[in-house]
Amino acid sequence: MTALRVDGERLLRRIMALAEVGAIDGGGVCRLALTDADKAGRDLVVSWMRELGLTVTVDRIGNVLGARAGAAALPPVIIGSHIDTVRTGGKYDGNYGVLAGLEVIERLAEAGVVTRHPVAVGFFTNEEGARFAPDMLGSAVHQGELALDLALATAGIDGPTVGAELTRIGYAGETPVGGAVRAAAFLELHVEQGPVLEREGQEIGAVTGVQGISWTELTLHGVSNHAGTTPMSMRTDAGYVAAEISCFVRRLTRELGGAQVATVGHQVFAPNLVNVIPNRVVMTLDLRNTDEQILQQAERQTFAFVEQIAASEGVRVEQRTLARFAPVAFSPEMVARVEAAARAQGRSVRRMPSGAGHDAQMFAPHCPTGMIFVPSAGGISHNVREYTAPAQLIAGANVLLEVVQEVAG
Ligand code: HGY
Ligand code: MN
Ligand code: MN
Repeated sequence: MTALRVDGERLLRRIMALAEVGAIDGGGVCRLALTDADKAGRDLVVSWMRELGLTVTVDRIGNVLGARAGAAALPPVIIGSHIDTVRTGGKYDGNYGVLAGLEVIERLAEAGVVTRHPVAVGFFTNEEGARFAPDMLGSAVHQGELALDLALATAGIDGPTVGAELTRIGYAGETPVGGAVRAAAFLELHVEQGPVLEREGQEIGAVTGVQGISWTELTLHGVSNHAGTTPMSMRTDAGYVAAEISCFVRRLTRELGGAQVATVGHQVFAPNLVNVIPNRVVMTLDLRNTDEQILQQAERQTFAFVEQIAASEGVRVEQRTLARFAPVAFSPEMVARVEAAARAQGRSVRRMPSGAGHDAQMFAPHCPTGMIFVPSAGGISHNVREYTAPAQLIAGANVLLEVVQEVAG
């Protein structure tokens, strides 16, 4: 039997068509979770699922699965990712994996291949976590890692709750969550979003796992005062404390070295005026490490510093955890399958951890889970300039097709 290959043109056409939805200057996409743009993207992908005759289900947290029947009534092999984006997103983060999953199913159907297990393609709600924290919210609820009612009650950075927005865009589904659907296996194809594959000239990444993620929101309360008349010894400057914290976490990454990363991506001053000492700053800390023990050490050192520097300035601190996921390892059997499929197709491949969070990490504790990476030009992502060449996108989809056929039987 000649090895099946995806229809690359069709895959690329769908990627470009979906990228038109919520398109922003510079070739990027803005489809924050559960916004009208996200709804439009969802509607388009669901229309493609229906065109293929897939059985489409929408669950209580708005995850959407399109399933093709298998020869036996067995648990499905799920190919999943997300189609929500950050505010300055690229065409490929998440979208590529969902559309490659759709292409794999269409290719199997065209070729008349009947797999033993049903094969489903899905997109999960609010993977990015940019509007609602935590990230991977939909897949976490789907697999019982996060309680449904807590997720539905979560307010976004702009106010409305997940539940209200799901109802507003018509994706408050009925299908149960919380582990009601256990997959036979979960596969996710994704752009690397980092520089490793390109730098090493590798075509495929056999992803070994996802690093631990720690997101914290700090609200620093100072005293607003006159920028000109207030002596430095009499200031309670929330802005100064925020600046010290940003510099501390950067220094900490140098001290810890290794995989430790730290990002202050969000910082809002009040009253945010040139001549008023800030009385309030809301800021976020994103700390990540492949090693759970070192990540906990980074958290301990950071929170101790926050307490010390705030006390020295008389600033009161409120601290709220937005997301906390321990590192996850994918099943060695699936990593080996990805590696072997890439090699069988003549692709160079290397094993590597994922720096970014992914829906796959929510499935990994519950079923054999694997991820496939393709290179990101310049290692750029969460940026409108995100790019992966068509040949690389097609190569990744063909590896996915091979692994799905093996796992689905
Ligand atoms: O933050 C992340 O790693 C992912 O993009 N949600
Ligand atoms: Mn992603
Ligand atoms: Mn992302």
